[in-house]
Amino acid sequence: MFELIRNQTKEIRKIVFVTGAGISQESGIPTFRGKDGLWRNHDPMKLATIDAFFNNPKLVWEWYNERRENVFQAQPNQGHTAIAELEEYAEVVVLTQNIDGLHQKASSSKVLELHGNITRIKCSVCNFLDDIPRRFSENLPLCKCGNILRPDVVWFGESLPQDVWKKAMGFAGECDLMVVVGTSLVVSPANTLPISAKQNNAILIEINPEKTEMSSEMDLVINDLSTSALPKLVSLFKQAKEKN
Ligand code: BV8
Repeated sequence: MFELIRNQTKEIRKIVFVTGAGISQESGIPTFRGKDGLWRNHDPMKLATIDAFFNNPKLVWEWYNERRENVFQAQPNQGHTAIAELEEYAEVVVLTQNIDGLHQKASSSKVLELHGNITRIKCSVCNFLDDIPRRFSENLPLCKCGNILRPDVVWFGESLPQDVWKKAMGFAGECDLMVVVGTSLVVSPANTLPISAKQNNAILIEINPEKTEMSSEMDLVINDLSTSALPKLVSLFKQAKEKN
């Protein structure tokens, strides 16, 4: 499956993963655009935007509370744990679009959350930031400053956290291998990361059961599930290390 890099594992020192909802699908968290997609019965532009929040904060909080309950139940799958295990054989950085915290739960040590985290809460005005308690007592949580609290996620039309985005671009621009897993690469600017890696001569591998808009840019496309393909990638590096 990974013939392309079989003889290059020694030269591949820095690996960057760009992950999306697909890597958490087998942990029971619905993707956005799949057949079980979150957005099948919700319009993202009606829910994951700042306007939607201020027009109907109760609806938006209900949607996030429902999704957060699901995230609290979810466990990392073999795809998440394989990425964490790969840290034994190379420098690994995970640039995730997911807001479920499953890479950290799988013990990946370097994770940049490009779109925030659903289990964190922040004030819509002051700089209050905290973890969300398991359950909310009231429907609309208010900050001590009196303003409404919101999930600490990046909504459409909002810029990504500048420090996070800058670091992510840096890692993408200096890696030897970028593995794009479980993302349709529809959302920008996250979908520009593979382009930065390619411009810096990284090897690009895509792991996705379906083709994406950028499959033709990849050096290797593996049409497989992340839980099946990622453990195979780890064993390739493991065998190479044992051989030396
Ligand atoms: C920005 C957090 C500058 C919230 C998310 C018009 C109007 C307004 C904006 C725009 C516009 N046109 C373009 C834009 C920019 C916009 C954008 O890209 N829109 C898209 C819809 C066209 N981007 C932004 O607004 C970003 N900010 O650009 O700032 C700016 C400032 C002001 C004005 C304009 C621009 C902010 C984007 C962040 C949005 N927040 N999430 C929440 O989650 O509630 S995005 C959200 O959707 C996710 O975080 C993720 O990024 C994205 C979903 O994508 P995927 O993860 O790829 O999931 P998807 O379901 O699509 O695909 C899953 C894949 O997995 C599939 O390919 C499937 O085949 C595969 N799969 C399934 N199972 C498996 C699998 N693969 C492997 N194994 C499996 N088992």
